[in-house]
Amino acid sequence: MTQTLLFATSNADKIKEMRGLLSEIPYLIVTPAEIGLDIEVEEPFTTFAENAAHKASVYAAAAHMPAFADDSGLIIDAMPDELGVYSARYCGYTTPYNVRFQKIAEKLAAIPAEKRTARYWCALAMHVPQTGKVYITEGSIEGKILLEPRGNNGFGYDPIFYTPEYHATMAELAPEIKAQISHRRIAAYKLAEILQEPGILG
Ligand code: ITT
Repeated sequence: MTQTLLFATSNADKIKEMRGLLSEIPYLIVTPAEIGLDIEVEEPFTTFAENAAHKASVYAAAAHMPAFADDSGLIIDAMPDELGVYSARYCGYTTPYNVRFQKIAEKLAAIPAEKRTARYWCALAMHVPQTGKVYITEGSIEGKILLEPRGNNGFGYDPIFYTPEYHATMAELAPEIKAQISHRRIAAYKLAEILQEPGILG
């Protein structure tokens, strides 16, 4: 019998990316909307891992099934107290990304291009109610911040996140390439490995 795993998120872009990344695992991945679950979960912690574990646990308890959550964000070295775990709410949850890009560009304008270093970070946490265990995996990718957005693919901060290796922003890369190199890909593949262990879901 195929076991079901809840992806505890309300972010449609994450769902799209994660379904592709975990397409090989022998589990049925469902979303809160698909099982009629509509809850809001606070993200009160200062680390991605703690926030992801909290989201996974709250959803797993509400749905009575194993759940995993993604807490991710953009860390800009020259703006250490902004974005990071607060990336989704930077300038306000509903503020259009173009406005956020302008704000970031203003803050980084006086900083030389080579010092506009940044990384995307992704923590995934899976909570298994049957065993009470929580598994955490993480991934990151290094890049630089551009003052002008470029590209239409991806989501969130992708138009200003430049990957020197590919000479392109994440939003200029084809989705298949982002899926090979991203922070989310690294964390998802580590989670997929854990899920290969027999009896992991209790
Ligand atoms: P859930 O908590 O429901 O999963 P959320 O969007 O609130 O959805 P987070 O708190 O983890 O999720 O915030 C992640 C934010 O970080 C996301 O909204 C983007 O602004 C940014 N982010 C994360 N991964 C990204 C990616 O691959 N590309 C662009 N931006 C990304």
